[in-house]
Amino acid sequence: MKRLSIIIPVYNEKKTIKEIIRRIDNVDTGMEKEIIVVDGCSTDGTKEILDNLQRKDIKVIFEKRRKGKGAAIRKGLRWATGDIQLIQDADLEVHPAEYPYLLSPILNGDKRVVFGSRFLKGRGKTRFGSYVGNKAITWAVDILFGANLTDIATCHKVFTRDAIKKLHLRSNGFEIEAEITTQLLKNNEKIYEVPIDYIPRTHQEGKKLRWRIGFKVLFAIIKFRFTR
Ligand SMILES: Nc1nc2c(ncn2[C@@H]2O[C@H](COP(=O)(O)OP(=O)(O)OP(=O)(O)O)[C@@H](O)[C@H]2O)c(=O)[nH]1
Ligand SMILES: [Mg+2]
Repeated sequence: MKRLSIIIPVYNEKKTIKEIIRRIDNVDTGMEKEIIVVDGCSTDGTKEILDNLQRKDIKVIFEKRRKGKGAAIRKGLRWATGDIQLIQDADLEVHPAEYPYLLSPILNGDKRVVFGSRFLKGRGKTRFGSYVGNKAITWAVDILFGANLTDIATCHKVFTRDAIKKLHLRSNGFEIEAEITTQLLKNNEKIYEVPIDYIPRTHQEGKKLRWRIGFKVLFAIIKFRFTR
């Protein structure tokens, strides 16, 4: 049986971490699942919840200090052994019920990389400002890398082990999403997009991304274009 690695970066998500794992457990992908949680030194009680998760199919990595989502994803990828590997945020913005749909182009076709796009069918429930920011960084990638993507910052990214292991990722922060996308494009990987549902949360509900980060990501994209 093939194995699916699910990498979950977590920082202060005590309200949703158990629910996201429950949702992952409930989805049948026809694959064995390996869950890798990387905790960035949570201070809200998430750590204690993770401490009590004694399961063979879940590996929990506790970082000594918070280094950012990118550092957590890179750490998770280092431990992942699955034939197919995907990233899942610990909030409830995107649903694990979409896995069969995201995996199908790889399992039943010849694709190696699938992104779940929040914007393939328009803006959906995304707030206008956030939509514009996401569009701007996606256009930057499309223009600078000759791509035709609609959502580079989606957290629902799925890869064959071969495609993801070839990357040399260095980002520590949210710019990891752009780094993954641009390195895949540089490696001539075809990124296949499927539409996904997205229920955005507010900063009160725990959202950590601020609009300023959009500029940081934009500069990162330009840097990724002109450096190796
Ligand atoms: N380990 C670790 N995880 C983090 C860190 N920052 C954010 N995360 C996790 O990364 C995931 C994404 O963070 P969010 O704040 O939801 O940001 P986002 O989903 O990329 O952005 P929006 O969808 O626009 O809210 C969540 O599961 C967070 O808990 C960090 O510094 N360390
Ligand atoms: Mg989120």
